This record gives sequence, C-alpha cells and structure tokens, in this order.
Amino acid sequence: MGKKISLIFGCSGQDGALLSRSLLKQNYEVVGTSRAIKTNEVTCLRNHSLLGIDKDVRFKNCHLTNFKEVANLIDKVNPDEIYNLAAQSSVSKSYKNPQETFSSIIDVTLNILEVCRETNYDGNIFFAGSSEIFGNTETKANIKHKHRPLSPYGIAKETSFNLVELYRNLYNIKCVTGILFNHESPLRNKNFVTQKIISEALLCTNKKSHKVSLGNLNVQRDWGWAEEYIEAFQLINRSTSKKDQIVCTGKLTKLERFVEIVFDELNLNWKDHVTSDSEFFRKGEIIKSFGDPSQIKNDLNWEAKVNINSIIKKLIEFKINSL
Ligand code: NDP
Ligand code: GDR
Repeated sequence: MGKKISLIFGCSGQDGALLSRSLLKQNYEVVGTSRAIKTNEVTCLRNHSLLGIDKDVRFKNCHLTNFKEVANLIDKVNPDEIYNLAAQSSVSKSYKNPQETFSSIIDVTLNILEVCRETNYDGNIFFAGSSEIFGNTETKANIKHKHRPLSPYGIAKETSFNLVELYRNLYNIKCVTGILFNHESPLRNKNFVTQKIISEALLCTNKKSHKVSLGNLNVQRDWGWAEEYIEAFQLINRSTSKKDQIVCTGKLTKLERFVEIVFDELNLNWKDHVTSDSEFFRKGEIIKSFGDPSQIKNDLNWEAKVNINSIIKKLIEFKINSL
C-alpha cells in the first residue's frame, strides 16, 4: 500500500509548517499550498526551511479563491485527508483589509466544501476556526458559548464555522472545525504580540534606553504551544465522531504579566522599557478570551501540557540561539 496523502491549504504559515513536520514523521506524503510558490515543486519557504523539511513537502501554487484551481488540485492530489489553515490571520489587519480577510477565509472555505460536495469526497476535512468567534468570554468558552465576534476576522471565522456545520449536516461531508485559541511558536512573525515582545525585549538587553510600544496591556489570553495544538488538529480530523472541538489550555494570562515574565527572564525591569500606546489599541478589542478544554480531553484525550512560563522560556531560548 502507498503512503497516505495529506493536503494542507495554507501550508506555509506557523501551523502548516509544524503540521507538515508531524505528518512527515508519521510517514504521510504532504502536499501544501502557498501563494509564494511561483512554479510547481519549487520549495523556498522560510518556516519549512527553519524546520529542515523544505525539500520534503510537495508545494503547489493554487489560487484558493478560484474554484477551478481548488477542484483541479484536490482531483490531482486525491488526498486521504485535508487541512484548511489558509487565512489572512491577523485580527488587527482585518480592520484595515476586511475584503481580503473575508475572501481568504469565507471564499476558500466555501470552495473546498463545494468541491468536496460535487465530487462526493470521502476523506476527512479539518478547518482552522478561531476563538475570535466568541468575542469576550466571562467564563471559559465551551462549544455552546454565545458567539459575538468583534472584528472582520472574527465574523469571517464565524461564517466559515457555520458553513462547515451546514455542509456536515446537509451533505454528510466529513468536515469539522477546531476552534483554536492563541497558540505560539518561534515561527510566529512580529505581527503577533508574543514575538514582538520577545524581539523588542532582547533589544533592551543591548540598549538600556530602548523603548517598547505595545497596545492594551490589560487584555487576557489563553496562550498555548503550537506544537501541541497541531497534534489536536489531527485527532479532531481523524475522529469518527465528527464533532467541532475547542482547542485551548483553559488558563488566562494578562498581557502585562506576559511582558513581566519575559523581562524577568532577561533580568530587566519591564517598567523601564514598556509603554502602552493608543496606536496599538484595537477598535473592537477582546479583553478576556479563554476556553474550556474539558470536551476535547473527554472525547479525544488531548490536553495542553506546556504552561505559559515554559512557552516564554522556549520562545526566548529559540530567539537567542537564532541571533
Ligand atoms: P499564518 O498566518 O502563519 O498562516 C496562514 C496561511 O494562510 C499561510 O500559509 C498563508 O499562505 C495563507 N494565507 C494568508 N493570506 C491568504 C490569502 N489572502 N489567501 C489565501 N491564503 C492566505 O497562520 P497560523 O499558521 O498561525 O494559523 C493557521 C490557521 O489557524 C489560520 O486559519 C488562523 O486564522 C487559524 N488560527 C490560528 C491561531 C493561532 O494562534 N496561530 C488561533 C486561531 C486560529 P501564503 O501566504 O504562503 O499563501
Ligand atoms: P490575536 O493575536 O489578535 O489574539 O490573534 P495578537 O498576538 O495579535 O494579539 C494578542 C493580544 O495582544 C494585544 N496587543 C497587541 N497585539 C499586537 N499584535 N501588537 C501589539 O503591539 C499589541 N499590544 C497589545 C492585542 O490587542 C490582543 O488582544 C491571534 C491570531 O493567531 C488569530 O489568527 C487567531 O484567531 C487568534 O489569535 C485566536
């Protein structure tokens, strides 16, 4: 029997690279899309290079908003399973560019689902959803928590979530959404706050007068370790129960505390360097966002093990080693 094939839409990002590595270790053949690929089979993607797997994934250029291209790719690759990770994934950019955000999430989701419906695709399909659909969470969000997205990105993910549920119920397509809370790794770029803080804090170790401008330090998030989360993606996708799942740690950390731990690790006092600047405040800010990890623990025996202090230590260690 030949190798099993996984097709990853949006393969070049943080999760796509980590998922590729995990699948390759399990002897899957991995085919991935990226808009950065100009010709087929050219592999020049930063995250995969960093993980040393850039030659092992078959990259394809595919305009995911083009139905025919998605249909041709799925037909050609004939995957055993599909992961859709493609998105303009920055919440703050989504206020400035709602059109791209919507098409990268809603049109792409609909194209994949429609191709699968038309072709009676029988494999499993995982969609990367987001905790942003909940908006503020006063209590840990479980699958029944009310949805109140506060950004174009959150609304797009909400629509994608609804489409996946609709196609599963109407057409028996084996599709599920993983509702993902923030998960971090050294592969994140500086658009996201964790990498921004660590890069800037390291600059402070060399230049004592260096100042770091952040937005609202009172926000609280449920931060997890991406390497663990991509294992959950696979369990959710391969589970026969076809249930949407929340992927989270269940633990809240205030951004100010995150900053304090980073600066403490570097023997610096954060108050000497960090300012809260209205430039980085968001219009529809979610102040508190955390999830309930009990369903995924019960159903799939998955739980997050890496805590916030370890996440910060690992991120700093990687950054120092790469400098
Ligand atoms: P990244 O931003 O690192 O990667 C996103 C991927 O989507 C890239 O491979 C990129 O490919 C592709 N992409 C970006 N813009 C577009 C576009 N306009 N059209 C088509 N493809 C596009 O995200 P992550 O790996 O961090 O996240 C993976 C998924 O999980 C995303 O859908 C994200 O929204 C979701 N998610 C992530 C969380 C996190 O904490 N990381 C939490 C909740 C949800 P390329 O530019 O090469 O074409
Ligand atoms: P988020 O991640 O918007 O939660 O989206 P991000 O790291 O950008 O923000 C986390 C929180 O920090 C606050 N913040 C700042 N954020 C950035 N980027 N830069 C700053 O200077 C800054 N100062 C404060 C933000 O306002 C926010 O509250 C991530 C992405 O991976 C999404 O794709 C995903 O859906 C959600 O997580 C869950």
